[in-house]
Amino acid sequence: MFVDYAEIELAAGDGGSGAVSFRREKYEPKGGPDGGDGGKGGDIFVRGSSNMATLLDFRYKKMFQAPHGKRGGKNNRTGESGPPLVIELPIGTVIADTKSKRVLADLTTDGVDILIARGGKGGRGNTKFKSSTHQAPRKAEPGIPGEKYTVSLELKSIADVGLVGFPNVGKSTLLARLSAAHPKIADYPFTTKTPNLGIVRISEYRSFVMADIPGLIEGAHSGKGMGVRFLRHIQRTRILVYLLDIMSPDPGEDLETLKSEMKAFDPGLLKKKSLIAFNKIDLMAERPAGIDGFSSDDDEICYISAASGENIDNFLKKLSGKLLEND
Ligand SMILES: Nc1nc2c(ncn2[C@@H]2O[C@H](COP(=O)(O)OP(=O)(O)OP(=O)(O)O)[C@@H](O)[C@H]2O)c(=O)[nH]1
Ligand SMILES: [Mg+2]
Repeated sequence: MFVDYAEIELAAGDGGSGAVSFRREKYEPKGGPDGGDGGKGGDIFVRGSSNMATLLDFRYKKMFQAPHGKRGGKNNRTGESGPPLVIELPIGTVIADTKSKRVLADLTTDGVDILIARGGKGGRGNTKFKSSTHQAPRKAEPGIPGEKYTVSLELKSIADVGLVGFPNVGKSTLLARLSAAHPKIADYPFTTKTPNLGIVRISEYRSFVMADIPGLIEGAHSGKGMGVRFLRHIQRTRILVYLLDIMSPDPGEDLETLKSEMKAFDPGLLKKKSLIAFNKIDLMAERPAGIDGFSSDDDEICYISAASGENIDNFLKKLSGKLLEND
């Protein structure tokens, strides 16, 4: 199962309490205070890991507690600190505080640790409370509690280009044609159940990442079909490709339906740069010069066949042109 959203609880370790203790030596039965400070509670870090692809592990394990600091000891011994707890998450995970919605971390790189919940400081032992008037303080502090958060984990793929379209229009076929990815392709809707990423090379030195997501249908925003949750995987792309089936009764209307479903999820998606590609032109008796006023000279429009490869060069040229534009 592919899981791209989870909520978990994080509790950094509490600081250990300071000790109350007095030196006891043979000839000095009433020695001064020697209670050490408590240790610091363990911090919680998150780390991006390219070995993980989903948040599945976090569906079941919901609570993460870092170890507490140990209590201070006699002879001014500071208690041991709680070791840090490192939680590995897939690259592309955005971690936010569920209450304030504030983003605490965005894991875009492999192997980098980000501190998200700080362990509490240890309390001071009674040695620290000694003064000229207080030679034998019986006072020590408790440790400070560690930070606690309930956080949402949201996996948002990191891709440059996102493919969106109705089911069965050929999104996976297009990704397979352009990259070394092998997404499942079949002649029925909802073949793709989880996002696929592929690297598309445009020259020796340039490549970009393309994301293929499950198809959308009318009513997806209210849960129809696969719903719209997979749109979170294209929220970070710079460019969207609206892929349409040219054999559909009304491709123009398909585009409007697609856009209104996307708008219901995140209106910002429609502000992205985009390219409209009509697929399956190999099935037409004649090649289109323009459909419903769309001209193929238009920078935004392309007519292609993902299956036969016809006009794919032109599509890639327009797409890379857009990618290279400054935002
Ligand atoms: N004739 C023709 N068939 C195509 C073309 N592109 C894709 N197909 C066929 O259309 C069907 C659906 O292709 P997919 O790539 O699985 O479509 P999809 O958009 O990924 O579909 P979902 O994953 O269900 O959303 C398959 O049978 C493909 O072989 C094309 O350019 N021409
Ligand atoms: Mg597919």
